[in-house]
Amino acid sequence: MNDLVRYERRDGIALITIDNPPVNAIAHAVRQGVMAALDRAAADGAAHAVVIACAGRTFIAGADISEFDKPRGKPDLPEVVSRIEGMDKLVVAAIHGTALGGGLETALGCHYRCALASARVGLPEVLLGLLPGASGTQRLPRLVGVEAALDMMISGKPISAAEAREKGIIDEIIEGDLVDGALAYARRLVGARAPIRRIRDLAVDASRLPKDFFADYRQRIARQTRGYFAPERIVQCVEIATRLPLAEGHRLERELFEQCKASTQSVALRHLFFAEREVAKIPDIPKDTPQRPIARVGIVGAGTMGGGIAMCFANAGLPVTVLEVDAAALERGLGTVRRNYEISASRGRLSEAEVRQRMGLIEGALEDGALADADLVIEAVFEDLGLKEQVFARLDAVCRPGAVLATNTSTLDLDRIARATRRPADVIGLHFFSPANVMKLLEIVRGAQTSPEVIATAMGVAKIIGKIGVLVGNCWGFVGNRMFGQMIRENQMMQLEGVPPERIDRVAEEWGMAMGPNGVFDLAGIDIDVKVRRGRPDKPDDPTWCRVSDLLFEHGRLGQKTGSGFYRYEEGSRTPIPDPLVHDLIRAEAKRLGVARREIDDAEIIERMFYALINEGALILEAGHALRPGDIDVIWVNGYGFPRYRGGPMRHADAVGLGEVLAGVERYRGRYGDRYWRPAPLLERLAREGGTFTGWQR
Ligand code: 3H9
Repeated sequence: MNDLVRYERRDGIALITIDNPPVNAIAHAVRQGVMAALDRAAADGAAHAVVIACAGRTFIAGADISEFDKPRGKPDLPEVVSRIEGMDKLVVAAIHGTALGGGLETALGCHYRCALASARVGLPEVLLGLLPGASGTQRLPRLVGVEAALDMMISGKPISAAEAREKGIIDEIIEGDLVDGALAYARRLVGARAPIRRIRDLAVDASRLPKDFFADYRQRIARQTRGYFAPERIVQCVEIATRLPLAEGHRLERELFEQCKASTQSVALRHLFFAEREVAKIPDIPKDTPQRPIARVGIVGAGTMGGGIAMCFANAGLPVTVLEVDAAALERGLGTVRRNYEISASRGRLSEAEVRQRMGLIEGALEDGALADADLVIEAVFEDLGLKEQVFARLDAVCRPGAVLATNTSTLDLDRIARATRRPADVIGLHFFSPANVMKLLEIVRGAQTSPEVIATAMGVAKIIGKIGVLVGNCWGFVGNRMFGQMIRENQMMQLEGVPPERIDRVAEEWGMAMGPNGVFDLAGIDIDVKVRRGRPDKPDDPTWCRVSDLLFEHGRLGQKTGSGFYRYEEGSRTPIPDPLVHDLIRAEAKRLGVARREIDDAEIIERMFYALINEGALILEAGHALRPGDIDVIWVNGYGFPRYRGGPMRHADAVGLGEVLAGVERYRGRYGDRYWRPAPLLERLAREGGTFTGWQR
């Protein structure tokens, strides 16, 4: 044993306790410790059975992800699982918290499994671009059947102890103290001469599987797993489990596990796993920075954003007051919120009682005074600096001292907005993404004077409403929209050069984006982009700059809401239909502007959009508007539909190679000049040094 694994005997039962905080990842030293403890249990004549339990907040949450880039130390996890299963004394797993990945695989090596009712179990490896590599793909189908095992491994979603009990993964639910209950359970099993059950001895029951089961299953998951490498390999492992003994199936599993682990996708997904946790760590805001209590929330504006933001807080159980200027607008806004909840109810995602409860938390108001006792007020009016300044001056007059005053601006200067109040230290940006009640991302914008306490509070608010909060600096468009602006510029320039908008969207979507940029514009409203860009302080003196948006706007094509934009839409439908009229308009405009039409291949479409994005990301990083490259990646994956399996734009740049990215940027600079394509100094330096963004330290 060692520091991480303890051995003791209690009334005839050996108790092995793993204690590797925070989540008992089964790291190399833990595996060594467990092997030694098993040896001791085997040799301990007074131990009649073994219980494996964990200290702290959870059972083993999986292999140690941070060890995946190092050489695999012996014993590896499959050896540990086999050793447990091969024990001649009965072994019981005692599960609390989450038994995930290698944690559940360890438990499946045990002969019996008991758990607290609050426990959850799952095989989430797929979310890291992996497959269960310690025989989970072979053991789970033997225990629960092919389809249930596949569903758990392909979704990666954990299931409750009750569900696991029903499926036969858990044998006994323990009430009260887990370890005492597990020891008593082990004693009962020994007393009853319960057999040693080994999953390896079971055969997969494939007799009732329909003839084309695996082909059908692949089809069923095709959409959800589009672009991902691991899911197909999981299906292959399970197929093998229906035909071969466990040891042989495990050999294939191991081979495919190594392939997955070495894939750029898994590197990218593991990068995101850590990046999504690191965003919560802000170097100059220590963890113990006091947070202000948030019990009542006020929202200014009942439009699409205001309504969606109100839903976020009501969903988290917080009372919200929504302020509007007139009764009709308020009625409309709250009506939309109710309709959204009712749609969720009709799809079975909410009960009628929950709809009533959530609507009961949202009240409308027409007088500023209604916000007087709010702890947090979020302004969500139209994106206009003057208007926002007025709103903040009003809030300053009416809100109680200590209230956090937030703006949902997506582009504007936070410091100007803060200066409209006498309390700039209390002002912060909370940039929600549309639809606000759905999108996971929250950009938290720090002004020059925002206090540490207010920043800590905002990070806490993100957690309360189930968002990933990323702290960003105050610059036009912050991180996400500032980068998006570069991508849009190239997208629209390529349209003037002759690429139809639908082709750009198709190429972007095939590359993995949830939606192409032109479809996004039609959804969000082209007028929004046009108006926001007009207020931009650093507009280039360039008549081709984002000209296609302006052109469509001038023709009243504002997107889905007017039935036409980059595409046209049939009455009542959201399906985009390519429109020859748009092609004609753009062609004529290109001629007027003297933009030469040229052949552009798919590779160039991708490069111009994403290299522009990456170059801007490098500028943002260097200027300190994003704390880390991973923060940018988290923003893009959670707010802009960037494919998770590429890990975000900065990690993607690393995968391409920064030398290659720089060469691309230089190539376009050669063709289009310095205005947009001057390489970011950080990109140049890292490319020269053979470095990477993800390895870069400020
Ligand atoms: C696997 O098992 C492969 C096998 O099939 C085959 C092997 C041969 N490793 O999320 P939290 C850290 S693949 C290392 O904030 P929560 C995490 O970075 C693995 N570190 O807490 C964070 O560190 P920090 C399959 C890990 O309570 C801290 O723990 N398993 C690991 O919100 C707290 O994490 C998974 O994919 C790990 N496995 O959620 C499970 N897990 O404090 C991954 C966590 O420095 N883990 N850390 O930022 C989770 O889903 C969640 O962490 C969990 C707890 C639900 C457990």
